Amino acid sequence: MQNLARKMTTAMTYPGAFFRYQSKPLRSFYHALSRAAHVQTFLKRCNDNADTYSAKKLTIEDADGFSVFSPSQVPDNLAQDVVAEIRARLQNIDVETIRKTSKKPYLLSVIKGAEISRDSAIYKLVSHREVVGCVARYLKCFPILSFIAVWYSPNLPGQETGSQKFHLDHEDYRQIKAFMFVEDIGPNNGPFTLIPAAASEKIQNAINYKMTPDNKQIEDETVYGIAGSGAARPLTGPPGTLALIDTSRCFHYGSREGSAPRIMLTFQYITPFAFVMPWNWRKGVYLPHLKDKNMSSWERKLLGVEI
Ligand SMILES: O=C(O)CCC(=O)C(=O)O
Ligand SMILES: [Fe+2]
Repeated sequence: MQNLARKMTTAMTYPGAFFRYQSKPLRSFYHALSRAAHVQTFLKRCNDNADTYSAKKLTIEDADGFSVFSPSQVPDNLAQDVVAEIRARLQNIDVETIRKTSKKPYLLSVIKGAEISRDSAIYKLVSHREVVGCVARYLKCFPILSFIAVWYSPNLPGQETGSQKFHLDHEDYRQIKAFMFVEDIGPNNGPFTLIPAAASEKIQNAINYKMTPDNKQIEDETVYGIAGSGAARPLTGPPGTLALIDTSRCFHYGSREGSAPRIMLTFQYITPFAFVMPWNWRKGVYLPHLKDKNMSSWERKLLGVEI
């Protein structure tokens, strides 16, 4: 009885938690319902606001669901600054010790969001008007920054599991996960590999894809059988390369076996309508240490303090 009461409370607080496991039409329904029900949020964040949409150098095409930018396209020399900052910090980190105790030894968080401060180049990048503006235009909504980490993939041999197999991410109906490469990433560094959104949609429809634990990961043969053998795009490039990807629309995997490790900064933008958000989304708390009483309205929105 208590169990049922607890389940009902969760269902009412987080109705999205139920919908995240459903087929695409039902996930789409929840997304539309949530947008329509949160009128104030919709009007404040999803309106074509000149401030949000002014910088247009970086773009993501809807049919692709991803974009890759060279270090020189990243604004304000931030590609160089972020790479230098992360390399300096990695000098004091013992990756092997982290790997031995990690639950996900093929994908290690070697620097966590809580260790990244407001005065870092990383924060300048993740809160940059051009980057956030590009994400907002793609999502048709001013996003919330939900995650920052530096990932280290050892790319050691072993059975492929979890995010080493093709899947979509469940957090939102649409989201943007961003990566900045810290070292060169080539075909042998277990590159993040994706299927563009249009071809991914074909796969979702053909197999009625659902993100229940048993169905979330799908086989390479299934993907290539539907999208064609040349459909995959491994994301490779020099340090400072910035990739923005809708991992809820583009099937992807990464950190497969390779001859050398892969290091990238990762950060994520979701909407207030995400499956992982409580219905009263302002109760969702992400990256609380980045909040500051002198924040601009832009940052307040980005960190979910202001509607
Ligand atoms: O290791 C990788 O590149 C895969 C990571 C992944 O699935 C994700 O970031 O959503
Ligand atoms: Fe993923």
